[in-house]
Amino acid sequence: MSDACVLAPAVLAELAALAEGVGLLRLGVVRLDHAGFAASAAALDRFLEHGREGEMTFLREGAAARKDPTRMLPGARSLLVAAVPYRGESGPIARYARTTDYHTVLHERLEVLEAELHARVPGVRTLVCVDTRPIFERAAAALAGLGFIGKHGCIIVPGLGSWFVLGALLTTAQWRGADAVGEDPAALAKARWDACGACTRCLDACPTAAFVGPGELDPRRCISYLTIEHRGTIDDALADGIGDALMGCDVCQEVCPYNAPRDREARIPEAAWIPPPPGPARSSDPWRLIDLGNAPYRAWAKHTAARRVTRRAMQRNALVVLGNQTGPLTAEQRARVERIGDDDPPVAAAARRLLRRRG
Ligand code: B12
Ligand code: SF4
Ligand code: SF4
Repeated sequence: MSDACVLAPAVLAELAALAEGVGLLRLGVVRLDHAGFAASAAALDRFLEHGREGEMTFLREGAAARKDPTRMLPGARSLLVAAVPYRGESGPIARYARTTDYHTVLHERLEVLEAELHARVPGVRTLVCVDTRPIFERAAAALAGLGFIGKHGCIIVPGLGSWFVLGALLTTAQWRGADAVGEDPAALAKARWDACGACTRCLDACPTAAFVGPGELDPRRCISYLTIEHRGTIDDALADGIGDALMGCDVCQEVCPYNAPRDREARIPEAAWIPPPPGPARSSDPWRLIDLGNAPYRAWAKHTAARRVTRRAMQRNALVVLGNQTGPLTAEQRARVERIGDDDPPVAAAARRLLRRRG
């Protein structure tokens, strides 16, 4: 490795200041050979052993690269990680999904950081990572000193809470500074839910009892998975817990005391927020979503993370939500549901459930 490919603390400080200006907050760095990643790899193995990935086959397929990022970027040695905040009120569509698609926003911001890194570290090679690449993002954020992993599994930055997404830059630069989090057991324990203390609010509040233990989720029971990643029929027992959620779920973060401080928004520079998507406000009325055609659905989901949810899955979700409401359907509503037909089994099952309960 050439000496040029070194990331020195002074350069990181410069980059962190620049990053803050483009809305990449709390930039930190972690060595890929940090001992803390061993716990992540073990957690992933346990997760896969239990088949918790469900339909998220990318987690199994990407496991080897996650454990060894040099498979994606030969010579990779460090990860730069930053947080990008989002805001909004609680609603049937999770907050992050009501903003402009974070993948696009983070990609653009990380490309700016990438160019600044290249200008300061000649010869460095990099790879922008926003979900689409298999990276231990939460572990990296905790080990790079951004915050800690809460019992709900999300990263919490004291003072900012957990309403942000993470973006990373995989680099071949060797970090020459001190580790933000030490490798000894006491330091590693602090990277997890140490600062949660005796609190278990998130674990207790989960509507579908998706937590197996602190920081350990079974996504197959998680509303976020069921409404976004899962394409099949939603079991009746889980459908009840979905309540009014059309896409994603914020419950475990809503109840967290680290998200309570009202002055949080004032601490965040205006330009850092992920902006709302362009175009008119998206309706979250389930009746509008049960029989939208392809083109109107594409227009509805455009520019947001809802693009990840197929039209059929959203139709299913909307029918589940309507099935969770009370009161009999009007004749017109009933006719609309009956017209849906049964060519898509998960949609048909959700329609039958709705008619059974409110028909
Ligand atoms: C697949 C996925 C999901 C799945 C499965 C989630 C899960 N918990 O596994 C589903 C669809 C359910 C989901 C839901 C959500 N997700 Co998601 N999801 C991911 C994704 C792509 C991979 C997560 C993963 O690897 N899961 C596998 C399990 C084994 O990993 P894990 O739960 O993260 O656990 C790790 C740590 O516990 C760690 N660990 C264990 N022991 C120890 C010990 C030490 C010392 C250390 C340091 C680490 C460590 O190792 C594990 C493996 O990395 C990440 C992006 C990414 N590339 O990482 C986003 C990501 C985790 N999701 C994110 C978000 C925002 C959400 C939702 C809030 C969205 C919503 N509103 O609906 C919910 C939150 C649900 C929850 N409580 O976790 C953000 C989290 C941001 C944050 N502040 O932490 C991420 C990082 C995306 C991003 N780019 O910002 N998600
Ligand atoms: S996102 Fe919702 S369903 Fe998933 S673990 Fe959190 S509270 Fe439970
Ligand atoms: S709700 Fe309580 S236990 Fe859960 S992450 Fe927040 S502080 Fe930790």
